[in-house]
Amino acid sequence: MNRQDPFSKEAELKNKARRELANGLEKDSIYKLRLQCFSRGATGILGLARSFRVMDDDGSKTLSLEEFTKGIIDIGLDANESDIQDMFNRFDTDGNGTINMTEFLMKLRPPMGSSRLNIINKAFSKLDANGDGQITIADLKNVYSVQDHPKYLSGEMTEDEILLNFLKNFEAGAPNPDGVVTKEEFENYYASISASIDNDAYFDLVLRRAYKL
Ligand SMILES: [Ca+2]
Ligand SMILES: [Ca+2]
Ligand SMILES: [Ca+2]
Repeated sequence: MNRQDPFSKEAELKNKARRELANGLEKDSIYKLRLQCFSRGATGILGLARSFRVMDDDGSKTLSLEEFTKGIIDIGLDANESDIQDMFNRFDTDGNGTINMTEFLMKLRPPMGSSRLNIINKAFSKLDANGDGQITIADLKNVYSVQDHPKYLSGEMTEDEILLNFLKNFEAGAPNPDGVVTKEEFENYYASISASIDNDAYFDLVLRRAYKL
């Protein structure tokens, strides 16, 4: 697996968000919130997940309208009360009056076209060797060899440790990373990489190279 490509994209994303905000052409409030989070260094889904936890004052793993309002103001988004209420309703897709982490990330993650989702699904299917819809260490052992990994060669890390570290990249936004990666976590992770790549063909290439598809 190529460990370089995906991670070097985060700085690009931050700069891109800053440029777009400076242009000031976009009027959609959720889009602006995404840019605002990115430009403040909350790059990627992990950063967005961190923003969510900061907003969740009482630690309930959900955002009330009050927490959300305070969070939006802290982030520095220029929005009035009715803008914020409107955003809150759009985030709260199941309409239960609170925003959970999934609702938050699904709305805030950069949207992806079907060609990008297809290649992400291909990568996921390759890693999910037993096809049960989640990626575990056991799956990865069927797909990858760590024999050439420098830390394995030096005896610094065991095979399980290396594979677990790899998996945790995809779920570091989760409150309790468990080394089991769901499709949703995998898509969320690549949504942030995707946002820093303008060209569909290049995005496709990055994933094909990373996963030898
Ligand atoms: Ca809360
Ligand atoms: Ca909800
Ligand atoms: Ca599996």
